[in-house]
Amino acid sequence: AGGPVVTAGVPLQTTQSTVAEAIRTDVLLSSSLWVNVALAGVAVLLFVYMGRDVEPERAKLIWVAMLLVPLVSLASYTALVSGLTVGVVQMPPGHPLAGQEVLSPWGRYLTWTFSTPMILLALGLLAGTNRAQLFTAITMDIGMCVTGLAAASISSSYLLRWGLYVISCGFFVAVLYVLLVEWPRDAEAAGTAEIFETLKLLTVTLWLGYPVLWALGPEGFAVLSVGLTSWGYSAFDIVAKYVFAFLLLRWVAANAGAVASAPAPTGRDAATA
Ligand code: RET
Repeated sequence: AGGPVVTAGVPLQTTQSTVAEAIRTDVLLSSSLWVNVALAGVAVLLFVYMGRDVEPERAKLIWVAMLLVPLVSLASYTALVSGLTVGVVQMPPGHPLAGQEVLSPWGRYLTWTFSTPMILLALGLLAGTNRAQLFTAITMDIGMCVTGLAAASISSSYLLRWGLYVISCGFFVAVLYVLLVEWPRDAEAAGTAEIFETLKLLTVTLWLGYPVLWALGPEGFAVLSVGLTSWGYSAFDIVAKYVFAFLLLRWVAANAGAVASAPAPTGRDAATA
């Protein structure tokens, strides 16, 4: 396993094993990834067990969504550790690390595209919301993740990196609006307000940490190192994913009937149409 492939003195590409080596030798970085491989594995087994007796369709749907969160996480962190989904971005002029090559774990942003919609699907079902709102929250969330991926990957312009960051924040505001304004009303009507409030608070607080971490990390103002930033995301992930899913599943297992009797996702629209 060698260094970058070089032809006539021009580095053509950084090989996967070079990146994997860089991850391996950064103990902070690699430990932040391996911890989540292990926790995601434990969470999958635990959640399968917790959902074993869940019967009503809506409760089952929440359960599968919550199971997909650690499943996606397991795949995501394994791919990150291997170096497959970690790239090297040469920062544009203006960036604090201009001209330097920075490790970019872009696989994180890619897999958020699959894991975060599951969290929102579960929250929306819990609140007994309608399809239009579910669609809004999920598509805006996907927009946030994909533009976040773009912001992290741009190497041609410092301004456009932040431009895409701001666009991503715009999508995030739409998600926050649904979570903070629309769904609490639905949850009240569905009789699930208490657990919804707890999970909403946990979600909103933790999710706000992600853009802050991005801005402080090597991809933003470069105040934090790659390893520290990665630990930050990993710590947020542990609470936003596994603790969140555990709390929701424990509630669903004990109250499957309450979830089942909440108005159907189309109920409110049908009544007002
Ligand atoms: C980015 C940077 C661009 C601006 C914004 C971001 C928000 C990310 C969020 C991620 C949440 C991830 C979770 C993962 C668990 O699987 C992309 C960091 C707004 C909110 C909860």
